[in-house]
Amino acid sequence: MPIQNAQVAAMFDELADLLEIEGANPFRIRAYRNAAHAIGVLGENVEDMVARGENLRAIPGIGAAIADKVIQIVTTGRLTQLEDLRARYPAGLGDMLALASLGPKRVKALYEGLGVSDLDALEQAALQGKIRELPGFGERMEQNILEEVERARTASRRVLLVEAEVLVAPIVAHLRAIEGVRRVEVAGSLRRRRETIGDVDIVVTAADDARVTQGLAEYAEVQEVEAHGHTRASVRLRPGLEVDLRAMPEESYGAALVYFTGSKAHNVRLRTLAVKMNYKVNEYGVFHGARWLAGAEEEDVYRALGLPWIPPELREDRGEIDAALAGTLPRLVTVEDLRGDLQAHTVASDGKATLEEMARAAQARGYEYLAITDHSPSLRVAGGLEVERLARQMDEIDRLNETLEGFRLLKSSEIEILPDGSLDLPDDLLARLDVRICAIHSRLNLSREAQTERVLRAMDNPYFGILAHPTERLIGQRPPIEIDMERVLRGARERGCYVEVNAQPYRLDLDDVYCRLAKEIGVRVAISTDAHSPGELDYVRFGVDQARRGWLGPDDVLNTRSWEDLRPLLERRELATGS
Ligand code: DGT
Ligand code: CA
Ligand code: CA
Ligand code: ZN
Repeated sequence: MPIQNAQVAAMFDELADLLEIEGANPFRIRAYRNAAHAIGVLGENVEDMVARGENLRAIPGIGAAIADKVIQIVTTGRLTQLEDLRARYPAGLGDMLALASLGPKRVKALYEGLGVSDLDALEQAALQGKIRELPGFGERMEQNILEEVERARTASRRVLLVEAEVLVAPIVAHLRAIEGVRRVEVAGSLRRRRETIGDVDIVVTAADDARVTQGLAEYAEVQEVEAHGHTRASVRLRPGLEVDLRAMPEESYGAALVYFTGSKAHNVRLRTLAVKMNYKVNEYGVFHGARWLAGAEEEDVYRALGLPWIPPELREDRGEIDAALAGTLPRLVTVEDLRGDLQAHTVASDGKATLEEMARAAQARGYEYLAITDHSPSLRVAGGLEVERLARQMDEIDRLNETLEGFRLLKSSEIEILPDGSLDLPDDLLARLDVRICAIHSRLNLSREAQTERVLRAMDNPYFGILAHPTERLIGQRPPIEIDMERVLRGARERGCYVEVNAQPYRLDLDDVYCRLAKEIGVRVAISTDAHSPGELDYVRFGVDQARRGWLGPDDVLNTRSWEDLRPLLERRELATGS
């Protein structure tokens, strides 16, 4: 298994946490935190750097001692110092530290003050009202802790959508190849395109059900068969993901697909609707008394209930059934609607390909434009371009555009929003860019109020264009920053700014719920891949998934437009009138 930068960063963070609980020298702790941050935002894979024998001390924040530790992690997958510390403290403290409300100081206080050393004990203490009594905690914190414990329990077993997809594609192919198999469809959260997946649900129809369930049980990557009957099988794959398979009669295929696609809340609403019509609906079909009415196709099931077919991404009981009844379901954006990509990196900062390679790849996808958004100067760890290099890149883009037929590279930059809310490039240069992507990569821990103000102040700059990966979360690794997204979106709306749906599968930022909020507030989004290589342009579909889950249509998405139509939208009023 290759070591990812995020894993190395997480180990240094844990080391710093445990040292803080231990009461170690604050400078040492800070050094490990800086190292964690530097590696976390590093564009280059640190394992590759070690493999090439590069000097890690060239990375700001990495000295000789830490460089040795990085090499140890990358070559052995372990860090002995961390293992020693882990051995000295109860393992459950790590789970406590992972909660958003608890840093090392609070964990230490809970451990020393209440003897709490794991999530169960923490939950008990919270339920008994003991936590609010500790200095610096309070009732609100106690409530947050309870919610976070609950979330941690369910979240730890989920995998990213992209990971589930990679594991499931060959299984589907394997099942399709079994003799007598007619239909194979992935259902559940994977079909609804949720950002993380608890387990995989598959519905099949076949001439011989047992042959399919047997076929899954015998699949090479299966680690453990948990249940195996004639018409159903549950297996656990090697990476720990569970797969549930149901073989259904042909005439129930549609009903089963609706049922196992869910969500459960959506199903409950369908059942309520059916009951009102004096019908019954289950995984076998729609029934009136004992009479079977429909079930072979999903469309038939919905039609029997007086509804149009509802796209799986909307089946979350967020108003889709009322909208379906009223005939106001949105036409959702698709990958085919997109005409360009508004965030991509090249070798000039932390990308892997040249301008021309990225341009050719985007053009090959049928795009009309691609914005090149290498980092701005202050993000040195990710190869941020100083002003002269950016100016030179802009000249190179001009030259390349002359040679590209029916395609243009857009001049852009991923501009740092500095802690005081100013932008990391001078106005004269900002003025020369086609698109301006602005983002936060540092000081993620400001208070909600300060972080919100910082972003709104940045948006006051008439050159502010699109807020990239607005919450800075990394799914399963880093919680969203504290920020009042509703205020940010209203501020964006007032000023003529936009927000991004970053399609990197571990970001998906904005998420589906915020997409919906953006639409309600009237802020259009850019679905951008933030591609660091030509292959990553494909990630766009993960962004489209979340946009669809957020009810977005083609008009709600900036990059469904031609550059001609998009350009005036990106022009701020203040600049157009020269005020
Ligand atoms: P996951 O696996 O946690 O990512 O989420 P889902 O939605 O795939 O949930 P899962 O695997 O527990 O169940 C798959 C679908 O089966 C679910 O979306 C709806 C349906 N389902 C499961 N249990 C129930 C139930 O008790 N009642 C109803 N109406 N539907 C259920
Ligand atoms: Ca599932
Ligand atoms: Ca399941
Ligand atoms: Zn970024």
